[in-house]
Amino acid sequence: MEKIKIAIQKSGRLSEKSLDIIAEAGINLINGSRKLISLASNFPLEILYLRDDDIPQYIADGVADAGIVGENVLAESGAQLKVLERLGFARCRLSLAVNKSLDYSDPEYFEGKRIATSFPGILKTWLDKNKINAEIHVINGSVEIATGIGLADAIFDIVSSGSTLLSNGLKEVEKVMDSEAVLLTSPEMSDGKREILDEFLFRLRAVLASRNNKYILLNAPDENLDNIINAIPGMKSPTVLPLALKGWSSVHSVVNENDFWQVIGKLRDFGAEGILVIPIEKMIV
Ligand code: PRT
Ligand code: ZN
Repeated sequence: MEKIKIAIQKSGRLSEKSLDIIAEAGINLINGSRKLISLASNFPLEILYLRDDDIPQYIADGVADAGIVGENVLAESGAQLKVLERLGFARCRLSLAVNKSLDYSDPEYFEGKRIATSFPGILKTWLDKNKINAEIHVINGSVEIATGIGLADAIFDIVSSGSTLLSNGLKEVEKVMDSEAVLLTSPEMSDGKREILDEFLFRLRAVLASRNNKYILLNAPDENLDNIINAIPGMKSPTVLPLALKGWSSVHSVVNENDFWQVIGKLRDFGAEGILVIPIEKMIV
């Protein structure tokens, strides 16, 4: 029987979250010692543990059928792979940063300057797009110290909270791209493998949808029932059941995390009571 090989980062920021999402999809990995390969006991799938930078090439070469990496790593690799799903973790951005005392106005500043980075490909594309000639210094790790030690005039690096820049006396001046973890695949695959990957993706999407949504239950005064139902952007239409107490109904629905507090606010304004919010285990939409 055919199986698919999915590459994930061996150790680093993506590792735990990649394993979590696979586990939440109900896939049980045996010999999970994370040496090189784990096999699933209940799904035709194998996990390969690799350095994140190597994952796009392994997929392009057909050694792995799919993989999880940051979009920045995919962009840097230049590999022509398909993004099947954005996974909502390891969010960050790639930005240019300069000394915080510098009076920066526009990208022309970078003309003729030395920029240190671990992402020369993405930087080069941006510089070319802006018709800027700059010297790219490739360094792996601790890019943020490059200006301080006189190696470069600016850096191009991953920024998340911004505290690394701050503590190195730098300021972010141009955001070049946003990134988050994505599930990638090669455009070519046997029909058998494609079918397995589709099932994997179906499960993954159920996990992602459940993470982004909450189940809510509340008691609504009947005179405001219409307003309350309109305030809830539910999956289709909320369930409404009469309460034993006359004049009141129980309303059940699903609310997206992003709209959550706004919806709750409206519900309270319309006199909803006893609002319960419950996490969803899986959600098939
Ligand atoms: O060994 P391997 O090559 O597999 O791992 P790695 O060292 O290349 O990558 P790793 O594990 O550090 O990061 C993997 C991926 O996580 C990156 O490619 C990004 O897509 C994503 N990611 C998300 C981050 C960050 N957030 C992040 N904050 N990667 C790195 N950082 C570093 C950044 O380099 C900088 O030094 O954190 C610092 C900035 O963080 P703030 O919060 O101070 O701004
Ligand atoms: Zn890496």
